[in-house]
Amino acid sequence: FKTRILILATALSCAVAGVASAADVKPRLIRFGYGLNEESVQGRAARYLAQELEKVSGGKLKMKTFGSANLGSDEQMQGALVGGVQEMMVGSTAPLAGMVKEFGVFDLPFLFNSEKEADAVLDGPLGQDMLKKLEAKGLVGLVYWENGFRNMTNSKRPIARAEDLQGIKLRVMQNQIALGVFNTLGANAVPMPFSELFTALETRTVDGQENPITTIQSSKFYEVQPYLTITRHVYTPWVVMASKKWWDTLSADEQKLIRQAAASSRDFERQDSRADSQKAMTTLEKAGMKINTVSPEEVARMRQKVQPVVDKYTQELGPDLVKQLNDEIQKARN
Ligand code: TK8
Repeated sequence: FKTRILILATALSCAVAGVASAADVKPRLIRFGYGLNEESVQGRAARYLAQELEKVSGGKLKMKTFGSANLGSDEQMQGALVGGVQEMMVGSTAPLAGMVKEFGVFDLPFLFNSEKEADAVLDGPLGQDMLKKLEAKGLVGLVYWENGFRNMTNSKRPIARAEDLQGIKLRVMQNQIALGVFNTLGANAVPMPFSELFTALETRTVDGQENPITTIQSSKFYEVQPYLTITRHVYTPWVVMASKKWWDTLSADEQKLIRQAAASSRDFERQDSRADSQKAMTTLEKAGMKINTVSPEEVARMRQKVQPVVDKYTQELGPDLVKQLNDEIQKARN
């Protein structure tokens, strides 16, 4: 019996040591910024990440989370990470394309058919290669979280056909491809950081925007946008990133724990996003939004209309990269 207790005690202390004490982990405070509010999928996943990090590091790595773009818009935070004045963030790939143009592939419309395909590409060779490209620019890309399939809202009218976008001032992410796509569909695309969007919609500086259902709900866009059109025109991801300047000051053990916690947060966030998407839709219906779904025939027409934009940016991004992307999607589809 005594030996059993001894074995148990040894096993226990080894397990604890495995967490952090034997490892080279110093007490640190990590500032983590994000653009949506605390009640969003981003907010929940940020809190989960903070808890997970505290757990795996035996309380040494403490994360303070800042939502609602309180540390700045995605672009401003990217700059702060590069400069080493902020440790971590999560943000969209669209504004990253200004630094690593290849991230623009995720703004090409009508690529993915399902979340499963997106997961396969993002966690597969293409998605991981792209994360590595960030290092040369001063960012360490850790994991992709789901933002999701984007749909349109506006204050003017239901969008049943591309022609209905005529004259609609539509806010898009700060990215050349998004701009090209929506202008070609007939809207007047206005690039703007997300942090300015609610006010712009409220004051009618813009008439509409496009984002996943989860964001339309958590950012309360339904209060100022009567029309929701389900288009699922593009799937855009978020990337959890660290400042390279700061990352390089961490020990290998610390880096490993952060990667580990980030991977758990990815799994948590994707599940939460998918469950929340259903709930959010019900909330939007109850809030009285007028909701329509663009027909498959019209989606095919829209696809055709934007083909010249896709062709142009396929050349700019690299035909090989776009081919690899399509091949990886095809593989996940079959
Ligand atoms: C939040 C943004 C947002 C994105 C956008 O900071 O800008 O519309 O969808 O999620 O990254």
